[in-house]
Amino acid sequence: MDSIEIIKKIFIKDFGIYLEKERTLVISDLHIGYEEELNKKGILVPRIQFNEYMRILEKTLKGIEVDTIVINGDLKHEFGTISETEWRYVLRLLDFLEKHCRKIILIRGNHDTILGPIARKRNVRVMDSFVAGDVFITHGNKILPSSKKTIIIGHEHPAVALKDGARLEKFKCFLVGKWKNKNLIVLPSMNPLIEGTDILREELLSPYLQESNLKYFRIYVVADKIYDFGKANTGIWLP
Ligand SMILES: [Mn+2]
Repeated sequence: MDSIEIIKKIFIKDFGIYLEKERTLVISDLHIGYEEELNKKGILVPRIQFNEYMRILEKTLKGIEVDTIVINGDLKHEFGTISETEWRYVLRLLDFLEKHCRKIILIRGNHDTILGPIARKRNVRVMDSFVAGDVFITHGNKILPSSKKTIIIGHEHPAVALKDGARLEKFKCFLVGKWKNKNLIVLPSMNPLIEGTDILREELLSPYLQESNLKYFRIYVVADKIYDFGKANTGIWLP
């Protein structure tokens, strides 16, 4: 994977958005504990998820100057309680990130009902939104007022399906377009087990996207590298 400039001084870097001027990295929807939840339901998935995050993040953080890391919501998966695995992994992740920046911001997602105890154990701030320069960062499950020019959300877990012979394969993607008169950037989920919502075929979750015209959004697929697939209303995306 690599990086690509999508708006002036704003880059996609692997699964994150890097704001060069503000030296801020935004990642989203890690859903730590998701594999545990699947295991409980009797769905067997290998517990490789956590090492996968660390491997990707290590690579993402290489070669960029980062003061602030923003985790844009749904750090953990399960509603309500914090399981032992989640505790362990969340703290390990925060310890790792702390070594690479000066400040960690946890944005509250709809799954993050009790981040307080985690935040108190480590030196992180829990907020509903965060402003970096002219960029407003919020999870995206509800619309929050902001006068900033660019908005970054997660929550949606955007993906697109590409036809490979007879089968459709889903790829995670970033979306870059307009909500009202503002730039809207949608981050994919970092969790390797979450494929995401096929934004062109499935119902959209975020009110920001429900109020946008998806046809004019640019799609950047995340695979072995970042692929600019152009706008949703062009070429291969037409049904
Ligand atoms: Mn969410």
